[in-house]
Order: sequence, then C-alpha cells, then structure tokens
Amino acid sequence: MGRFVDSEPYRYPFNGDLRPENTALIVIDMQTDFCGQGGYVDKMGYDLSLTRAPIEPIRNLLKVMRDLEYTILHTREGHRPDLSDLPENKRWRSQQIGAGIGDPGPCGRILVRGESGWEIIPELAPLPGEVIIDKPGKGSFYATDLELVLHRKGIQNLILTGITTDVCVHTTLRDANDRGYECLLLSDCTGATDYGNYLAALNMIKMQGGVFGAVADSAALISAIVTG
Ligand code: C5J
Repeated sequence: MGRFVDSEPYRYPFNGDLRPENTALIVIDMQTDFCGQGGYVDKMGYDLSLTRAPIEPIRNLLKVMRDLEYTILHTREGHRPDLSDLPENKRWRSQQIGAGIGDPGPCGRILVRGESGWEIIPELAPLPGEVIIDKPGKGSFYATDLELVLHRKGIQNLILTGITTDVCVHTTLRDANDRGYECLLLSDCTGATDYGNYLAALNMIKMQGGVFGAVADSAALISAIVTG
C-alpha cells in the first residue's frame, strides 16, 4: 500500500508515506531578479524564457496543493540594504558580468531586500500564512530558520520547485538530502539560465539509485496526491 509518485529512478517517496501532514512544497526564488525583465538574470544577458518556463506549472501546482492543505514555503535570495551580509567575492563576481549585487538597476538595487526586483513575482505571490524564508546564499538552510520550521511542522518529504535548477534549487536539495529529507524535484516546475545545466542537474539527482532523491513532473505528483 502507500501513496507513490511515478518518478525516476524510484517511486517517490521511498516509503510511500506521502500526506499533507508530512510533506511540504518549497518554491525557490521565483523573484523578479531571476525571471523578470530588468532583473539580475536579465541584466546578466540570459534568456528569460528558460527561467520563466516554470511559472505556469508552479501556479497550477500551488492551486492543487493549497486546496489539499499541503504546507507551502517560499524562499527569496537577497541581502540587507547595508550589504553587511553580502560576501565580498559574491559582489565582485556579479560585477564582472555587469550585474553587481547591490548596484542600482531597472528593478531597484539588485538582490537587495525590499527592492522591487527582489519581490516574488505576482503570479506566484505567497498567501497569508505561508512561510517565506529569506536567505543570503544559494542554499535555503544556510543562515535561515528553514530546518526549525520544517521540524515544527513534522515535515519529512520536500517537493522542490523554483529557480535556478543548478544553483539555488540544487544547493537546497543537496542540503535537504543530507539532513534526511526525502526530496522530489519537479522537472517542469524548475528552470536554469543554461538548458544544458538544467538537464545535467536533473540527471545528477537520479544517478546512483537516486543519490539526492527523485525527479518527476507535476502531472505525476498531482495524479498521486489527487487520486492516489
Ligand atoms: C542564482 C538562484 N542563480 N536563485 N540564484 O544566483 O539560483
């Protein structure tokens, strides 16, 4: 028995214990800076269609999972306005590609808390009561209270979505896996600035029998939680 998602390389979760009470959806960094015109990724010159591709699938999934009363979490990457939590090398590297973190841009200061580019896009705006994790780094656990929140809610399974697949999503997924969370990445609900990196990031999860967890699309998850 149990409830499983038709995922690769194994049916998720490993133990078939998939319930609203022990499972959270995490929507990572769906901010204007990563998928909106004039934001950080746009200023770096990347193709925005790649990081915008997951917007509609996530919106659809949010509706289903909210209706079923799953825990929903959102994250935002960003720094304090005085940049006291911005590592010097992170700032320097972003300046090399013409999108200096903390510098002014069309959407306000890049990746700075409170600026319009740092906001979650309106299509995926958090609802009242949904936890938002503000993080200064790529991973969602470092320098945040995410683990405390998950522990308090009794979460064992993490469903990962958001951008970018190879950076903030992967860093979070790897860290969550090390902490014992059972992770599922939804392939249509994530995107990277480089399509090859997106494909490689999905493959990395599935190697070694699912070294970091499992991969499915949102249709497979919805089918499992609505009908399964
Ligand atoms: C990046 C992120 N790519 N949210 N951040 O710098 O993945």
